[in-house]
Amino acid sequence: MNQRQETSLTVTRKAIFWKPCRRMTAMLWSLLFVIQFFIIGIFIYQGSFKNYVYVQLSKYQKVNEEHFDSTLENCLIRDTSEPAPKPKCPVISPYLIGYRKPVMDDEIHLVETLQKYRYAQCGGQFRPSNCEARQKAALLVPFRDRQEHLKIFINHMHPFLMRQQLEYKIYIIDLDKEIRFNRGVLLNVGFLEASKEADFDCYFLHDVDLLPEHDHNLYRCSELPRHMSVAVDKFNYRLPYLTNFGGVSAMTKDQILFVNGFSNKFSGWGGEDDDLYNRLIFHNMTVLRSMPDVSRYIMLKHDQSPPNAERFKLLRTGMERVMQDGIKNLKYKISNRTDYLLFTYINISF
Ligand code: BGN
Repeated sequence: MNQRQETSLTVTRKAIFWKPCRRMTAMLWSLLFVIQFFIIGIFIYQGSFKNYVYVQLSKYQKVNEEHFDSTLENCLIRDTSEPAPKPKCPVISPYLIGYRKPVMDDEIHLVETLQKYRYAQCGGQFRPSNCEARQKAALLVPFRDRQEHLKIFINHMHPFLMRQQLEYKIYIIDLDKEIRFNRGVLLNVGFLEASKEADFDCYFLHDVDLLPEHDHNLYRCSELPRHMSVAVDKFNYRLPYLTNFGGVSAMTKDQILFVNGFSNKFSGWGGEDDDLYNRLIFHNMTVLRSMPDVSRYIMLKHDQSPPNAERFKLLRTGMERVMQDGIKNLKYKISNRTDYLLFTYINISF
């Protein structure tokens, strides 16, 4: 065999060996390429991706919390000096941290909460110290016998709203024990009482058992009424039905007055929110909702209150009463009003 023949044989051997090898490598790469998509698919399917993002976000919590503490300030009602003109707060607060699992510890003690948020004083109100809030909100919370929920709610809401650089006040409205619970009446009263005190841009009709999970869920009003609690864990983070307006919603003073508030006739559980929705439609309004991955809420566990058997009939005939039954014809007496540090408590009777 001459040298030329030998060289050509080596080349052929190499080709015989490398050709399938190259093919195998190519196949391996393609396999890896496909597997990568498969793994990403599983991640997305299980929501782990979201968790990963949340973990990343939570890394920044500490830094932000330090910032956030430094923005707190003393009670403004006691501060009688003329406030210095401040720049408007940014559209998106720099203190937002995104998703944060609400603390639902039964051991939360109100006294500790009071100490922790000592800067939100005089009836549970707050105003950012370094800028002028874009909106002033009243949180109206109907209440009955849910002391353990109230602690968790208050503990969660103050830092949540402060991080949004909002000016706000929290009202807890309670009905005399002898009278059947009526969410509509309590929210109407909350609206009337809050409006007497200040010119709020926005009123939040807020259940005490609902905790927002993501602080990009901005507590602001819009040109149209907003339904805030779009995705609640109890309903698998899905809207239970399209016309739902319960849980947490936001309306301006004009919007509430325009529809005459809630009906006063829905005693017991259910229907008053559907009636309010009908009132909005009756007045040619629609409802705005934000993305469900931001408008997420956790519902605190409790026994289901007995539903009101009358609610179907009341709903059917609701629009016949819309002009009288509501804020316009509501009569009530205030039996107790206490300005606690972290909220204003109002108890009413008829
Ligand atoms: C609905 C209730 C609402 C409540 C939601 C969510 C009624 C009226 C009868 C059609 N409506 O069923 O009030 O907010 O469930 O729990 O019961």
